[in-house]
Amino acid sequence: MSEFDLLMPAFLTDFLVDGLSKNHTLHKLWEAPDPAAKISAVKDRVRALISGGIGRFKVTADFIAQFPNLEAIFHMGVGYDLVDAAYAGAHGIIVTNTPGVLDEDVADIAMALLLDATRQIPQSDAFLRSGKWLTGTYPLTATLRGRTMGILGLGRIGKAIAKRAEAFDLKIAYHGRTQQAGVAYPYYATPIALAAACDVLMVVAPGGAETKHIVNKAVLEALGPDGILINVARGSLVDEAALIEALQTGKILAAGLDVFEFEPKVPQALIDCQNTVLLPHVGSATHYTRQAMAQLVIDNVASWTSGKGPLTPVAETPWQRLN
Ligand code: NAP
Ligand code: 8YV
Repeated sequence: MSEFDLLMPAFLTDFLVDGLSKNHTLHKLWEAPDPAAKISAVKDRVRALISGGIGRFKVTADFIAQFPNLEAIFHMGVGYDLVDAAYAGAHGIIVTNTPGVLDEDVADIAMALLLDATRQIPQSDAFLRSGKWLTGTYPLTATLRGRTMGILGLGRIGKAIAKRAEAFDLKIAYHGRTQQAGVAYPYYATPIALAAACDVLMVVAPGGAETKHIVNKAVLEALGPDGILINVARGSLVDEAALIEALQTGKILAAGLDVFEFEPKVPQALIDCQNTVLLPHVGSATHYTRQAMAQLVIDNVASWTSGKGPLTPVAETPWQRLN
């Protein structure tokens, strides 16, 4: 057992807990009857935090500051908006995330949401189960034919979605902070210009202050009455009140959402809308991908503790090898 103590504030997966516990002392804060007392008892020994999960535990500056000997925060998830990475960077603490290993499963869920929202698959399944097929046929629905998908955030997952969308014969356009060299899809410099040019808006950019409500009332109006919004990024990117109004008044056709502004709380108005498909943040939630994500956390810890540096540091905490 190495002298490198880790603290995990909230339970993530058994695979991760078991993998880390093999070589390190892992303090499981969620098991402590008095978490504050537990932190006081171990704070000087803790060299790294293991974070992750959905909206459950925020690794704030105040939380980080409790650990005087902290070297790293290993986050299970590619989106690390729950971690104050800027504070960590300013205090010489490395943050890692889990990019790349979840792209395909998240892209699958994005396409599933698009098909579900367009063809009303959950609604027609409910129609059959409730016995209504015995006395009638399910109404005709919208189609994917002839649509253009605007991808807001053409990164790793956005590109995996684009590959799938191409196979469905969708046209593709994108928005990001900059136009990408070597990408042939039409680029739009603002979210509203992208929304006006497409009838499927696929949101897959990072969360955080910079992207808060980047999809607002005006963007939804630009998407238009035949428009479908899919969000597999973070709830914070979409103004949920504006979205509810747009869905209720037919300003857009439908929405498929895997993420919510205040998840796991989902507004009743969204649940009541017949033109929504709502998932409980399951983009990466397969055994295969969650194991790959956990393994990447374990590999980052192993690389760090053996002095080789982090494998996947985030932009706010770049790693420079000094020797
Ligand atoms: P990525 O490779 O870093 O791609 C992010 C893309 O967003 C980039 O193309 C980037 O382009 C763009 N972007 C960044 N900041 C932007 C801004 N302010 N305005 C507009 N575009 C911006 O990330 P990824 O691995 O694809 O993951 C994307 C996000 O998906 C994650 O951050 C996470 O929140 C979410 N996610 C959700 C699930 C789920 O379960 N639903 C699972 C995994 C990830 P530029 O740099 O050119 O702007
Ligand atoms: C998980 C995610 O919700 O990677 C992300 O950004 O949103 C998801 O994969 C989560 O982070 C699992 O801990």
